[in-house]
Formats: sequence, C-alpha cells, structure tokens
Amino acid sequence: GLSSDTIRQLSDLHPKPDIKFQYGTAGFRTVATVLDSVLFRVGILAGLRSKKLDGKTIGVMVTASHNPEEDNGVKLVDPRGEMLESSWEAHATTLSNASTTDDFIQVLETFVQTAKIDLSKPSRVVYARDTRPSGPALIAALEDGFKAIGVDAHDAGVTTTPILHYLVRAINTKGTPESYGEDSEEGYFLKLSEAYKKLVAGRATPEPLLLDCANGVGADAAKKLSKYLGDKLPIVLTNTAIGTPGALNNACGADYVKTSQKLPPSLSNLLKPGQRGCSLDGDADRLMYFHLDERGQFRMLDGDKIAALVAAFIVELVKGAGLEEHIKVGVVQTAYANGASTKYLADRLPVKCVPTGVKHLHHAAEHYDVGVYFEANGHGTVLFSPSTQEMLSQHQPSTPAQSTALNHLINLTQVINQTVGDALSDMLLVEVVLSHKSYSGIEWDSLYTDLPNRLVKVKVADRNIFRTEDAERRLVSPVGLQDKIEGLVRRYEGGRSFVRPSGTEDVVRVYAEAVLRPQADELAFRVAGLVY
Ligand code: NG1
Ligand code: ZN
Repeated sequence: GLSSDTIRQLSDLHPKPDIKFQYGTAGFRTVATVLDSVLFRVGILAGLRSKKLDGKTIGVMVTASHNPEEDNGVKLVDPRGEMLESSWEAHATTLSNASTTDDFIQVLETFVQTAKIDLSKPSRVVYARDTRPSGPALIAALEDGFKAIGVDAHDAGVTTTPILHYLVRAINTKGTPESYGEDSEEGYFLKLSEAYKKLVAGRATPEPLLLDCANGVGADAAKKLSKYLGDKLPIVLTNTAIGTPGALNNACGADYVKTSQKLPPSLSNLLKPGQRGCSLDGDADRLMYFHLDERGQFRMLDGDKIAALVAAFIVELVKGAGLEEHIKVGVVQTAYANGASTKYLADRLPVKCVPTGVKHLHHAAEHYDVGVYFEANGHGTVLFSPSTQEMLSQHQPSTPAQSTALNHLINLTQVINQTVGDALSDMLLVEVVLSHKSYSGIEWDSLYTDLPNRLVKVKVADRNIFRTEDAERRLVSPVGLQDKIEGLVRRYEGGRSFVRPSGTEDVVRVYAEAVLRPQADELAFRVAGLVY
C-alpha cells in the first residue's frame, strides 16, 4: 500500500489554504501564492497516473500561459502527449480539495482502490516550467509529491509547453516504429528545422519575420530554433526580457494582440509596412500573426486565418499527390471562430464546431484523415491519422509532380507538432505555406475579410447558472435568456452572438459579430446588458 508516513510528513509541509480548487480546461490555474499544496498533490497524482498506465511516462507542465505574471498553474500530459483524460480531471479536483493531511490520505487511499491502481508498478514523470518567478518554489512542491510515492522523475527544466508535450510522446515511443523523434529539446529542434528546410529547399529566402516572444519562455526556444534554421528563416526576436520583473505577457504577446486587436506598443517602431510579424504567448502554445497593410494599418492574422491558409494548402497537396479519393481533410473550430472564416472553410471542406477547450478540438480532429484545428486565439495544430501517415509512406506516385506533393505532405507531418498547439511549429508551418504560395501578409489576409467582432467579459454572481448546448452556441439556462439574445441579434445585419461561462476565469463571456464595427460593439454590449 501507500507508505502513509512519508506522504504524511511531506503533506504536512504543504498545507491546503482555505480555497476551492478546480482542474479546468487548462489544468489548475490561479494566483501562484496559493498553489503550493496543489503542486504537491499533483506530483502524487502524476505518479499514480503513470502506475495506472503501467509505468508510461506522464508529463507535468507548470505554467499560467498568457495569464499575468503573478498567476501560475499546472497541468498533466498523457503518454501520447495529449491532455489528461477527462475522467481524471475530476480526481485531480477531489484530491486538491481535501482539507487536511488526514483527509488527503483518506481520499488518496479510496482513489487508489476504486481506480484499481497497482502501487507496485513503476512510475515515471517528465516535468517542466515556464519563466515565472513563482516557478522554482512550485517545482519544489511538485518534487516533494514525486518523493512521497517514489516517482522516477526527469526534470526538463525551463521550456515551452509544446516541447514538454513533445518530450512525453518521444519518451513513450522511443525505440518503437512510432518513434516521435529524439527525446530531448535538441531532438525537437532538429526534427522541426530539418523538415522545414526540406519544405523550403530551393525557395527564395523570405523577408525577416518579427517575432514577439511575450518576454516568456518562447524567447529562449525561439533563439535556439533560429540557430537551427540559419538563413532559411531570418527572425528578428523582440520582447525577450525573460528576467525583467512584470514584463511577461505585459502589453505584448498573442493574447494581447487577440484581445486588444492591436499591435503591441513595443513593436510599433519595429514593424515596417508590408512586413509580417507574430506573437507567442507566455508558454509558446499560441500564435498570432499580423502585418501592416499598404496604408500602414495593423491587420491581425489570427488562428482562423492560420486554419484557412493551412487547410487550403493541405487540400491542394493531397490533390497534387493524387490522393484526394483516399485522404479527407477536415477543420474543427469553436463558436469563437470568425463567421467569415467558417464560411470560407465550409465552402471548401467539412467544418465541425465543438465546445471551447483544446481537448474537444483535438478529439474531433482525430476523426478526420487530416484534421486541422485552430482556436481563433491562435492555439491549434494539424493531426494526420495513423492510417493516413501509413498511406503517405506507402503510396507510389505516378508523376514527378505527384512525388513532390507527396514529399511535401510527409515533411508537413514532421514540421507539425501533432501532440498539441505549438506556436513555433505553427510559425514554421505558416512560413512554409507563405513561401509555397508566394503570399505576403496582404494576399494571405485577403483570403476572406473578418467580420468585425467584440468579446466582453461579464462578472456575475454565479457563472454556473449559465448552461449551453449546440457547441456553446445557445444558452439553455437561465431560461428565457436565449430568446432575448436572439431577439437582439435579429436587429443587426450579419449579427451573431453567444454567451458562455468561462472555464478558466470567474466570468461569463459574451461574443458578438456583425457586418459593421459599431454594430458588433453595440450588439456585444447589449447582450452583456442582458446577462448582467
Ligand atoms: P475560457 O476561459 O473557457 O473562455 C480560454 C480561451 C480558450 C482556451 C482556454 C484555455 C477564449 C475565448 N477562451 O477559455 O480558447 O484557450 O482559455 O487556455 O479565448
Ligand atoms: Zn499558452
């Protein structure tokens, strides 16, 4: 059984504050100062998850992504590099909320029994953190959790969330036919950069790309990646002040760009008309592109624009390889996708809408032969099903043109981090497509014109009374509210609006779009008025 003495002693060092925790869509996430006990318990939970899966390596990432520097968080990564299985989210929540050491040990023992965890199995975990100042202390608490049940733990240091996901998959597939690459950071950079170089071989060197690193861990990773890419992709790094207190995600980064729909002020003297730039978020799993148009106006190229660019390109390659009868490409979006992007995509290929949260997108994308998923906020990737990857490696092309398209597809499976949305991998993917299509930001942007939209947060007494259906596009509770929203929406040309409770913040979100900017704003604020 559990050696409760060791657990007891260590647990006493990590008392739970009087706070209700919840493992949400992004794991546990809140102000860092209250997270000590959560990290300790997550260390134990990760070990148990590994034991349950026969000693496979589990990942633990300590980050609060795009949130303010004073926040932090932690989430678990399952063996194939994907998000923790949903049923264990509830176990994580229960364990984190046991109020005393005694309660905790009791909850733990019950859990081990009901989940039928064989404690004699080995347990392995790989873990990492972003650059937040609260990181080291939280990692120490996590390591006490590992110690408490004897986890064989490997510290991957300070790195990006997608690299940690990559490592988990690479470790678990090492030496097998499904090997995902060498199980090290260098292995990751090598895999991506080699595939990128093959994809752009013989093409003109692009204009320098301005890269806003949000003053986070992406700065380090981008610096390393840039060395591997050499002159194949000139990158100008900015907002790389990892050590400056308060700088992380402050008036910069992917979330700033998406929510304020503005160029970070720190980039205003750096981005030249016609030049393209992009922003990472604090753990480098979100990517927002932008450019200045002919008139010097800021134009945002968000996750929807990335999905449109990439999906159309892959469809073209599949046709080019002569595989359109065998490989079906589909797209997954959430209700936050711009209506114009949905229309553009749905005219060309199957599009599915799912509830917010990476796990929903990822899961739905797995149902296609090639599934492209992106959230409007810039989190996304492309999944190639195992049978599709098999087909790509077996297929005999009949012409040189088919052979070229086929090779491009195979190299795309390598440049894309298929475990999770990965800003640096997505950046290479976008650069490949722009190069192949000879697109500047202007041509890319003109694939379709975004409908003006507005996203507002509303603080309410209890956000749990807001319940949705139809992939969060309609409210079922509070009763009557949906009818009122629809009554308003009908008065606006091209109007669309929906309301849902946030899974990561104690707010209700209101989204609205319409053909004209003032109308989109007005609709959002009037719907917010109904919610309040
Ligand atoms: P919530 O807080 O549930 O809206 C936010 C983002 C999601 C996703 C998660 C996880 C919006 C509107 N919502 O979720 O897309 O990224 O955080 O980080 O951007
Ligand atoms: Zn992130």
